[in-house]
Amino acid sequence: MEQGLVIKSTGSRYRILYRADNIVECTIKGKFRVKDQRATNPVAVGDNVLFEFEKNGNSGIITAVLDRKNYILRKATNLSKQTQVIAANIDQVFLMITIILPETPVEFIDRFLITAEAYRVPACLIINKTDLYGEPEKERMEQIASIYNSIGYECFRLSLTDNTGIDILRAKIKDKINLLAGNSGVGKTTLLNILEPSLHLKTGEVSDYHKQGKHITTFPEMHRMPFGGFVIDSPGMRGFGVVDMEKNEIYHFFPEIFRVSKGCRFYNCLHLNEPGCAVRKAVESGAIDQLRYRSYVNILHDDNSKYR
Ligand SMILES: Nc1nc2c(ncn2[C@@H]2O[C@H](COP(=O)(O)OP(=O)(O)O)[C@@H](O)[C@H]2O)c(=O)[nH]1
Ligand SMILES: [Mg+2]
Ligand SMILES: [Zn+2]
Repeated sequence: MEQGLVIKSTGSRYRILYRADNIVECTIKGKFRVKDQRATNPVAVGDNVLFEFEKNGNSGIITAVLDRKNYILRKATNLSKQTQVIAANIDQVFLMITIILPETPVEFIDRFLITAEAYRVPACLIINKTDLYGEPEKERMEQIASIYNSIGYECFRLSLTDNTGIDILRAKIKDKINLLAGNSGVGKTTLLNILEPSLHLKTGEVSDYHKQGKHITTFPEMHRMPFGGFVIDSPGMRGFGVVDMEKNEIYHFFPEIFRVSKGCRFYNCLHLNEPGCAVRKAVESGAIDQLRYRSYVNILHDDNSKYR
């Protein structure tokens, strides 16, 4: 019996890293099932597993998945109730954004961050392409960085073209299991190629999110960093994961709104027009940022409070 880390999954075969530096391809036993019956795949990248070598000595069979500290789900198909485990045991997640080319809306950031909060995975922002920014874009960048820093989300300013900001980010990534997300075109693949030059990934590719249709066939890749740690690239995933949220719990995932909400007069306050709402008061005084509050209201009013 050996223990290893799943670094690649194709749905039926798994690549496992064990004893620091060895790789073995594994399958799972027919009978083998995990506890979460809603998931279509029992094993995902990031899983710690036990396995046995087959008689040939070249391949293995997974016999158990060790307890997960967390895992991220998405729907197996657009309509089904079944879910797919995208990745397990994520230490932190990075959302890469850009001020221009393309512009990332604040509401997109906030939708992403509430999902991370719901999964209890620490999140950071990477603001890329600073080389393209003039004065107004720099101002906007500092505004965004200050909003999210003050809530507790670390922000990294990066130019992959000019090679600035990469060392600080590398130190943050080192020795952790990281997930990298962001809209198509912001520079995710470019970053991966810089962090691990032997990857030679193609940049400028349109994300296969739009191509994938009804059935999800792609599995995220977990790339091993030469300086230690892993980065999970999530093709076909603009945000990450899906969460079912009730309307009256959405504000729980805006940390600064949640904190202030304890001062609201009514325990079931949704922070819209209720009398004695501490959140509204904080927005008026500037203690809670208006853009964040606007995102909250928009998300609350969405008919479909399910995110991907
Ligand atoms: N000016 C500038 N362009 C960048 C930077 N980082 C990436 N790009 C370009 O942005 C485009 C999209 O990059 P890519 O890595 O494919 O983005 P992805 O869709 O997020 O994987 C490519 O043409 C990159 O060369 C940067 O820091 N500055
Ligand atoms: Mg890419
Ligand atoms: Zn309130």
